[in-house]
Amino acid sequence: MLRMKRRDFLRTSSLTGAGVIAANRAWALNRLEPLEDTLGEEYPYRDWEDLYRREFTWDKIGKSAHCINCVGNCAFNVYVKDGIVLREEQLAAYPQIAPDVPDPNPRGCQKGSIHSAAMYEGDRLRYPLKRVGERGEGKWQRMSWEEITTEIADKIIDIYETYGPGKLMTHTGSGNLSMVRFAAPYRFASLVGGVQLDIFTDVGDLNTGAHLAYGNPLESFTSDAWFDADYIMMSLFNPNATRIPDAHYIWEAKWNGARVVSVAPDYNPSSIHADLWISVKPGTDPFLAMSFVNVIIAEELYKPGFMKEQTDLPVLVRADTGRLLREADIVDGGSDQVFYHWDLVSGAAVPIKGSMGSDEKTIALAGVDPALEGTFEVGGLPVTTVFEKVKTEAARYSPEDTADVTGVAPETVRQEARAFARARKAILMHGFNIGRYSNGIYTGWAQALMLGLTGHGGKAGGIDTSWIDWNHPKWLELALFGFRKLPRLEPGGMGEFVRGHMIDHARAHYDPAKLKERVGFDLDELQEMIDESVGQGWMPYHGEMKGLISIADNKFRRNKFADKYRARILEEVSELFVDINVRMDSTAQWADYLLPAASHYEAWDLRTVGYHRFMNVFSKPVDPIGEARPDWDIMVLLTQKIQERAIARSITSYEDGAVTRDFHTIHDDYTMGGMLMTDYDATKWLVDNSPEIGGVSLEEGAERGFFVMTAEAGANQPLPPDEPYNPFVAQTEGKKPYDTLTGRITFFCDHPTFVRLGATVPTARLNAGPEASSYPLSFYSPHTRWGIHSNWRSNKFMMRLQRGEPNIYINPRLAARKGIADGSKVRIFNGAGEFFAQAKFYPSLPETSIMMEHGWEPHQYDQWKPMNNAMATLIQPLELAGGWGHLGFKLFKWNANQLAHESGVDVEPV
Ligand SMILES: Nc1nc2c(c(=O)[nH]1)N[C@H]1C(S)=C(S)[C@@H](COP(=O)(O)OP(=O)(O)OC[C@H]3O[C@@H](n4cnc5c(=O)[nH]c(N)nc54)[C@H](O)[C@@H]3O)O[C@H]1N2
Ligand SMILES: Nc1nc2c(c(=O)[nH]1)N[C@H]1C(S)=C(S)[C@@H](COP(=O)(O)OP(=O)(O)OC[C@H]3O[C@@H](n4cnc5c(=O)[nH]c(N)nc54)[C@H](O)[C@@H]3O)O[C@H]1N2
Ligand code: SF4
Ligand SMILES: [Mo]
Repeated sequence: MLRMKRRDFLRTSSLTGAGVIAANRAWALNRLEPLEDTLGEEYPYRDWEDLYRREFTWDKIGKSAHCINCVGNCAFNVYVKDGIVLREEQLAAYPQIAPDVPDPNPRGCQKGSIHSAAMYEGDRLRYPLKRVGERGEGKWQRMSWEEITTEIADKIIDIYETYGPGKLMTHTGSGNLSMVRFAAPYRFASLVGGVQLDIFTDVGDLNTGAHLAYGNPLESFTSDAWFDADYIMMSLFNPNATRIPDAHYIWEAKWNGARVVSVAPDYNPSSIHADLWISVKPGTDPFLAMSFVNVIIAEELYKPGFMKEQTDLPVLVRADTGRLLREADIVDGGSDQVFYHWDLVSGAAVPIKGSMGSDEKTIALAGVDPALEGTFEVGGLPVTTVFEKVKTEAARYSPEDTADVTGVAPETVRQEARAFARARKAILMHGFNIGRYSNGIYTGWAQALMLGLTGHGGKAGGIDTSWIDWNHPKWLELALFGFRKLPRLEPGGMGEFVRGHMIDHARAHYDPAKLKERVGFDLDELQEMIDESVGQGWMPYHGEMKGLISIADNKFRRNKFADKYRARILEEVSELFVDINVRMDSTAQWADYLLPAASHYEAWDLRTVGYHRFMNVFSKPVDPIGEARPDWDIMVLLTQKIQERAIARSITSYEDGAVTRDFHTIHDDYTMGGMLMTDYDATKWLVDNSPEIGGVSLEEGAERGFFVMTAEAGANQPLPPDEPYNPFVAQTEGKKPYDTLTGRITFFCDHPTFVRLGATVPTARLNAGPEASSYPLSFYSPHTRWGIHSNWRSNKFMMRLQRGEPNIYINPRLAARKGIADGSKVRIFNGAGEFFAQAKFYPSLPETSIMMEHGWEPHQYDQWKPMNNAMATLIQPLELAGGWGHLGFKLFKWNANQLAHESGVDVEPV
């Protein structure tokens, strides 16, 4: 063989292949003649090629995106033949909005591109199912839609009859982020008064530091607005894996001259392309941010003009009480939402405009020159400025003082602080990961201070929170009756923590004294602050439930202390557990009733969640598989049965606090008197009535695949048609007040919880970390490139790109110390629980950390023990603050996150 020519070898080996295929036929190998010219005239049989040609034929091309929680929002062509989806391809037809801004094409990722295979896999739910064995036993019986929804309707009514309103949770998770799919269960929950947790905090994605500073964590950049930045710092963010269709704007900005810095403990897939990787120790970002603040102040790199107008830094603070100087302090009957500047022009205190208590809705200074520094006397009271307080605090965090904690060299901090401060447009990008650290609020707040000091706001930069809250008034009407009727909303992280009795499990993991030393409170104090928050009405909590309707939510995979949490919830929802899902996920497995939903390509819908200006259209390229139905239609049927059964059982309505829950008209109310009977009706209603779509018809949109949203889509300010969207331009250019207590970017908070925890100005705290327990390794779980959470995790194409089973990442030196080989099985454990996984060597991880991508389904693990078994958690009490200006329960904007990275673990070979 060695003496054969390469060409001869290839010919022989392909013959061998043909021989294997032909072996069980009556052919003899010697009848196959080698061909010299496979494309030539004499080639005898070419009909087989038609198979491949026909692969590229189809009956129709539909349009779709993916409705799950990936923030990509990419339009796809969906190729259909004989009612089956053959494949999908990126549409790549978005217009370039301006000649000097790169276009957004092509959008997509490998997950979206294999859904045509995944949608027909064995875990798809095809029929309505009722449990016949014990919960979780896996024994099911098929039922008709009529029967199953009638049975569920009766059980819902039973719960109301026996226990009254407020005992049914109808929670929609984050698997449903398209407009109609998302509106359906919210509309249902609004009508029945079901409990709905805030999904942002339920999953741990809320950027509470951004809300604290700016009064709106969802006012951010379209990704194309990254392109003209000249300084980008990514913290807790890995866009190359988790913002696949948008990441190119970062690297194009780099090409365009931007300096790109990645702050991460591991050399992650985005760090490798950055100009600088700052390898911070896990959980120490607030110290790093405060060291930047320290340098900016010490080297006077700040911009007084911006500070005076846009921030509360010149607002007066009482030197005696340490509280903001309020009108009520110096004027009888004065407001507690009116504050003061010390005006250098008149040499006197003047009330500021634009605060929540001010009648003037502007922050324009109009002749006032507020002092940033100094001490003064107002009405006999000694006062100083917020900036003075900030300076005192920042002085404690010099780069030299913080270097031990962060592991970052002082010179690196000084160099970057200067480059950042001098940049024209600086963007501090936060991954959603910021919300999953107990000190994420400190990181966000301190980074906002870096920006506030250096004048990076509006078109000159800001925080990128990966989400824009577009203005969709008709969608709010559909989902929440324009806020006239609401579900029983509840803070996500806090709701899960309390209902899941997680504090008991936390006690088994944390050492109280060490915890207090790290985060500033122990678990008893945390309980006290939770009770205070609920007692004061700062955060709502609705108590024990009797029934649960769970929609597009994989709660038993997602929640921490996983197995204990599941046992607790199943015990609580003793009367009813319905799961509405496209797949037999780890939550569906435990339900009493399973209602199969139509997935991405099987229903009409629209989507804008993401950060571009395009509203993608789902044109229902194929019918739902099996007997699955669109989420909207499932709720249509369920309300129909509730109405029928209520009337048959002579029930009209339930008084529920200030509102009435009308069960005898619930179907008519849900469908707007029979107008919105299908997913198509609801989609069309949105398109026909939404100003931000600009009068284009659904037919045109479905043909094109997307709508380009008009100026009305901007919630804070109009969306410019030919420019990227930058946040808070209405404030920087139009002098509109921020939605904060003082009307300005906020760096002082005298809420009692902030006072109690010593956090009245931006400062630094540690997270719990391994040091708060007796388990030595830090443990964090970023998001995977090969799935969107649990979606597509078991798809064969995705599995082939990785190790094919749950794996942890471990530094080879740590592995060597522990006697662990690459590819071997290990046990990860702590005071919360344990799980088993394959070890994958990963030299770019600190030796003191274990990393594992989140999202594997529990049933993919040995003994079905999931990673979240070994995730201990707590909540951040600052995020429970209320009754203080912009702090108070606000859906998707302010309440406490569920935290993911507060555990210590240990690892051993198995
Ligand atoms: N492919 C894919 N894309 C997704 C998702 C998915 O599951 N798969 N999920 C979507 C959703 S809902 C979310 S929330 C996002 C999540 O995606 P991201 O917002 O990017 O957040 P993570 O992946 O959790 O973590 C990002 C990085 O944080 C770094 N990190 C960890 N600890 C620290 C720390 O202490 N300090 C610093 N500075 N960095 C740290 C790690 O390098 C990690 O890679 O992704 C979205 N996009
Ligand atoms: N340890 C750890 N835990 C984490 C995280 C972490 O980083 N570490 N990250 C957290 C974060 S940021 C997030 S966002 C969560 C996400 O975690 P989950 O809330 O578990 O999210 P998914 O896996 O997307 O689950 C959504 C479910 O919706 C279903 N679904 C999809 N499409 C449809 C549809 O059209 N209709 C219906 N009815 N159902 C549908 C899918 O089957 C899927 O199982 O996990 C959180 N948990
Ligand atoms: S899964 Fe998300 S990022 Fe991937 S193609 Fe679909 S919409 Fe785009
Ligand atoms: Mo998330």
